[in-house]
Amino acid sequence: MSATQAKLARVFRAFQIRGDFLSGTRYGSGHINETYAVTVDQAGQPIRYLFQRLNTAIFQNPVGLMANVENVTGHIRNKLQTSGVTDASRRVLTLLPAQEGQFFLDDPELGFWRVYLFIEGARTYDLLEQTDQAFQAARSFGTFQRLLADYEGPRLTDTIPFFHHTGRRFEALQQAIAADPLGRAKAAEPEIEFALSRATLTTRLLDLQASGAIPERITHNDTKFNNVMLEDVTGEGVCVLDLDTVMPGLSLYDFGDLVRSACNPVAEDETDVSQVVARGDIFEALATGYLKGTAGALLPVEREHLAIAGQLLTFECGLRFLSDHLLGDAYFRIHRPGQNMDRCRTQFALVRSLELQADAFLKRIRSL
Ligand code: ADP
Ligand code: GN1
Ligand code: MG
Repeated sequence: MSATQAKLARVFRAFQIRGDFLSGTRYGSGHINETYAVTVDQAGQPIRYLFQRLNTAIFQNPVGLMANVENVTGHIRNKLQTSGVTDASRRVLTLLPAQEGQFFLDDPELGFWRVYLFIEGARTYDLLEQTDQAFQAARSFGTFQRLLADYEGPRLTDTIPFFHHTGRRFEALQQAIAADPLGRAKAAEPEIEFALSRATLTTRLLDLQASGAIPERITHNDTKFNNVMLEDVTGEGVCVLDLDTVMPGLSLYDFGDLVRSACNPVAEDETDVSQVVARGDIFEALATGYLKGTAGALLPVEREHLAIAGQLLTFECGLRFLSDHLLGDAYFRIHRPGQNMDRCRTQFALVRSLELQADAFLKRIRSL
């Protein structure tokens, strides 16, 4: 048995899972956590579970984070079940308890782990393949937010404080440029210039929030297209994943990150940025799905800012990739040198495309 299999077998034994450990494989393409599909033999039947090792360098209060996940999934499960939904265990994530009863394992050698039921018959996509998938994903994230609108449990922990505070992200980039510990700033001059010329964008939503024009809600905050599962057979959005950043935020952050991750026809780390463009039909499908999922909750001022939210969140993500590149790729996992720089370039190319089409996109929103 390899070291990884032996480690997964030990994690398996730490959780209340029946049956015999068979094997586990690395799974998904997230940038932060370590995810495995683990197969267990249950009386002759192979059953998969989703094992995840949390990145505790990034999530520094993993116990608080897990309390959020428990409270949020519990609230949603309750609502689904009382409204007559019969397949709630596919529509919301289900945590499994560890031997001591808590929903995680915190082990000095193995690390910090959690286990979910594996949702079968559905999958995530890194790249959108059809326009309807945009509608489905956005409706799912909108519904997720609607289901949490009456959440009255314990206040959710800010798992990463100021996560979408774009002003602070901008300052963090300025600090990274000044420090330039690896001498990478010179080669990144065009991107740095692009970033620094857009300082005013960073405060657009913060100002609206500060003035009270747009409300804080419980939001997902990481609504990347590959964080929602779509049914294999029908294509319907079935379950929202990656709940590590569910905390108070703005609806527009969730919509903006959908625009960022779904409107671009090429991969986040595409090296040929001439292929990057914000697709208007996808934008419209996202907006239609999001309005449907949130079911009338969005204020007119929020609707009016859906297009700018796409620009803002894409810009913010570009700032984060650029900072991480300058600081030595400590945050976003990379698989080749320069990958965070490539990711930054696609984000900034997408910002440019969104800027050019801002009026057209606003018209699309107003026509819905
Ligand atoms: P990360 O924080 O690293 O992005 P995610 O929670 O998004 O981790 O999980 C990574 C991938 O694992 C997802 O994109 C999805 O494909 C898959 N996945 C996550 N949870 C489940 C689940 N409960 N059932 C099936 N697949 C899942
Ligand atoms: C990370 O974990 P993952 O890969 O779904 C990041 C998001 C970024 C995204 C960019 C906790 O998401 O904020 O938008 O990468 N998550 C965290 O692809 O920082
Ligand atoms: Mg993810």
